[in-house]
Amino acid sequence: MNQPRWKQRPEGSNWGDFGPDDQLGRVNLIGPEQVLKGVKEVLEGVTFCLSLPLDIPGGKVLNPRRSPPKLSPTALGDDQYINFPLATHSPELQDVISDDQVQLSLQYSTQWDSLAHVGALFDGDNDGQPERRYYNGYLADQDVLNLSQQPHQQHGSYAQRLGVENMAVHGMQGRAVLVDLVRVFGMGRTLVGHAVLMAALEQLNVVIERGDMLVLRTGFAEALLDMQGKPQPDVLKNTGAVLDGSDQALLKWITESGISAICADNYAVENMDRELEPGCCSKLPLHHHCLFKLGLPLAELWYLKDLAQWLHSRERNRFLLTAPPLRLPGAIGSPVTPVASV
Ligand code: UVW
Repeated sequence: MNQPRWKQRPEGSNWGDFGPDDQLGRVNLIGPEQVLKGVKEVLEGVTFCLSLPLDIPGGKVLNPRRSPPKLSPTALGDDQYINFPLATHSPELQDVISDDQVQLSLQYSTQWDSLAHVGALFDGDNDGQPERRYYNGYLADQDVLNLSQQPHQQHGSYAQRLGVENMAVHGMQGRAVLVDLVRVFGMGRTLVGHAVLMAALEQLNVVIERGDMLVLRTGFAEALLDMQGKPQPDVLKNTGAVLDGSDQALLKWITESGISAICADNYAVENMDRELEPGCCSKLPLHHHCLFKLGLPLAELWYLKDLAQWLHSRERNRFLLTAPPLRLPGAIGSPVTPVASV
């Protein structure tokens, strides 16, 4: 399609700016120049894994829809392939085979949100009837399928457009900038709007440029890890900074800064506990702004403590980030094992 899917686009959105069929949004700003800038940050050849173990948080405390991963053997007939001796069927064989599968909520732990994760009711046709749309005007039912449209529900994929595989094919590698909010605010819950974020950037001597991936350490994931699979909701609700998605100045800064992604170590990046203001039309205003309006992917529950401490010890805050999601066609979110190289 060479025509936009809309007659009017949401105010403050960039729909169409990367082309009518674009499925990458602000990830388009991560090109060769960003990779080379990232590579320049690799000075000592040290790497950090930025993933939690994927069975953390544990239980369903953070989001009751999302279950911890369940591993099981692959099976053929009555044979279950864990420590399975092939001699069972061919006595001369000495091979022993283990082979498994997993049932996994794709956004249970360290993850990326694809651009198909959060859309909105929006009248893109300008006919007075809002439709369910996603970034760049992609439509529910047509581009993100409904359950009833799945021919094989067990094996179907939902996002015919904007699925997480687009980010995997891109590679999600480039320069990232760490903002260590724990160093500024400690481990408690702090609401971070524009003024607070700007003060933190200044205090931490952080400079952010177009195309950079913004990485926020709040302390939440490390607190979760310390809870060893038994998350304590009362403690967690007062742990770690959250972005204030209702702060228009913050949203404007995200638009104007040219950042290509926001990756945080907390759940949801933004404040999920706020009272809805009268007339407010989004429970997730930061998701709405980033995923729906700008095509700017969000990442959650990353583990950043070790990297943050190492960078601090060198008075640094930039690094090469390599964080492709799974190349799982049509998936809406994905676990990720991000690697920081410094
Ligand atoms: C929600 O559904 C709240 O999603 P996320 O994990 O992106 O915050």
